[in-house]
Amino acid sequence: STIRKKVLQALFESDQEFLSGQALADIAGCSRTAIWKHIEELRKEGFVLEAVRKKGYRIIETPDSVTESKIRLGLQTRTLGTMIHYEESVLSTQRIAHTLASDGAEEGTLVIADEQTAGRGRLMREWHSSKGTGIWMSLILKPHLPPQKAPQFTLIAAVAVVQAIEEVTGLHPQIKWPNDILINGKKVTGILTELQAESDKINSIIIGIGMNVNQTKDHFPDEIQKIATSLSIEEGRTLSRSVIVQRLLERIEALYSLYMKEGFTPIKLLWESYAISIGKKIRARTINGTIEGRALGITDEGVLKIEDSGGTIHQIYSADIEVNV
Ligand code: BTX
Repeated sequence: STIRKKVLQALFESDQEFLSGQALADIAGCSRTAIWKHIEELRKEGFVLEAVRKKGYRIIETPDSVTESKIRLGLQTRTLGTMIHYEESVLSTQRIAHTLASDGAEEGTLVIADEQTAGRGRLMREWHSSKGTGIWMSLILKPHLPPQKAPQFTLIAAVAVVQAIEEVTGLHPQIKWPNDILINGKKVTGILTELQAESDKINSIIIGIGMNVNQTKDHFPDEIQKIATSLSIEEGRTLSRSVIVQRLLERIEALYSLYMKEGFTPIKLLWESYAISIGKKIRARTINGTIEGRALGITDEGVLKIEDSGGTIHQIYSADIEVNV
């Protein structure tokens, strides 16, 4: 709520100084009883607030949560995240975003959860999303574009993820076409782009991003322990998830606006500079069979080009890639 936002902002700006209930009420334009209720709500979210009689309140500690208040505080975007829909536990943020999008959610609406119990990757594969450890989010965009452009948004999101991770950590992730972000060869983030569209125009693009942040090895089930990693495992410290969400939304907004102004070329160049597979021998498993060859790059549509040993160039729209075969 806007009151909550004003209360938090004021408490943060006053830093170590106490702010009285009356002062907060004046700033937020509400009653002292309302302030008291908001303070209680913030405590439930994990903020540690000290209250001293005749002095007022101050913030001692902020939680590593991804609640609306936590993300909003310090978020520097214009449209992304104007609406933030947070839930503690959901089946999948992607499903909620689909429903909101059909109901007319505005561009930039963010759905985020502390835990997913039925998170999904491509082809309905499971996406492991343990409680309180990662960023499980779905972002709704509404570009005025034909549906064929939608796959480019996976690449926009991938570049944004790499840049956000580089901004917040000392790590240098790489992109494996089309939707995996790897660190030291292990998957740290997966991206799932879905669409609500008519034959000639996109209604909504729903970008699902699953980022492993504070997991230890034990958080991952056996079957993915060898292929998965988290930022914390790689960086050796725990990180603030809300700060990463903020940087990520800012990066997506900047790249999205660059893309709408100048088209896919600048995105493509950035993407290729982070890509792991370009120039390498790869194997691509598609639903129509397997193709082996050298990855040449991506087209202006974001389609992967592979040259096989006979010199034929294949365009791959969707596949799982193995590098260095
Ligand atoms: P994908 O199909 O490319 O990858 C899925 C595969 O990744 C799984 O089969 C498994 O091998 C592996 N995997 C599962 N969980 C993890 C994990 N936590 N870390 C690393 N590897 C894992 C990738 O699909 C797209 C994932 C998008 C997830 C987001 S989370 C928010 C939104 N909601 C939702 O249900 N999905 C998206």
